[in-house]
Amino acid sequence: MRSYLFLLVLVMASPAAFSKDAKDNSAIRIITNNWTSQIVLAHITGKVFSSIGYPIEYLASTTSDQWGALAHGSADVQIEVWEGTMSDQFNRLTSAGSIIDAGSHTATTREDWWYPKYVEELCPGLPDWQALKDCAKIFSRPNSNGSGIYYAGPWEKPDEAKVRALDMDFKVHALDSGDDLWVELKKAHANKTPVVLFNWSPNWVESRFEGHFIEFPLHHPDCETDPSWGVNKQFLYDCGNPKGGWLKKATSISFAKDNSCAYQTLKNISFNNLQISQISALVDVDNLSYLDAADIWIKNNTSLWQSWIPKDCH
Ligand code: TMO
Repeated sequence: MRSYLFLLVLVMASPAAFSKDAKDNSAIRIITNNWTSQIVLAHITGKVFSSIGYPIEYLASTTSDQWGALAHGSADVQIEVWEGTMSDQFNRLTSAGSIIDAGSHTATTREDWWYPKYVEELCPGLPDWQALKDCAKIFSRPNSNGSGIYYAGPWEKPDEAKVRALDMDFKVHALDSGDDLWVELKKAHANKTPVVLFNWSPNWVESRFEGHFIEFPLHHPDCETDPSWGVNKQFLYDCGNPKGGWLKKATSISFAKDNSCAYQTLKNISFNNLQISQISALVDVDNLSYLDAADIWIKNNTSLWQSWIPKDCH
């Protein structure tokens, strides 16, 4: 009797459980951004979805444009949402019910101003932000009129506002991509020139360059909403980004509704800090293409990624 019941349940469950269920056969559109680990993880995710039969497309987007695309369902999956730079939009859209929070990776993250270790000898007191403020001049460049230069990527929260709120003599020089940041880092490192630039962890940089994040006043949510919070009573952003930040996955509403096997799989996908820094090193240190890095990872981690796929979906 028991086994009979069990069989019955299995049979009844199977039609729903086995359907690959993309309503039409339209491809899942996975967003790619402009830093290495995100692009490789996007391709790994695509390969995992393909292995269970879903057609895949990749959609290049900036992190600022991706939110509208996810909310309108013209893009489906974002595999790396970083707290330090993206929590405002992510929290707003998930609270509004416009996108889906597909859970966190086990990795914890940090994104902030960073310098290579030799800079400490030229600016005693680092990594404290007040030491950085006192030696702003040594970070100047030929056309910065004596002000320090901070090399920013295209993702941060308002750095001009941070510079103003902390009354630092720095100009923000925004670059277009991670690759452009590493050009500045390598150039400065070769001549032991003082440099401070945006960086994040996990990333390949920590496997190749010793260095530290600037310790700004500790992050607090009120720092971004209440001017009277913190060392500057008039302005927002007198603080650093979070230190033990989250790394999340996000989807469109329609993706989660129409692709249950892919959605359940995505919820199970989880990378840790070491995996992400090793994956980015495959490209940024070993010079593999994004696609080759994804292929190698897939080949070397079969049992791990297969464990992310629910049994009924194989
Ligand atoms: C979003 N990023 C990891 C580049 O800071």
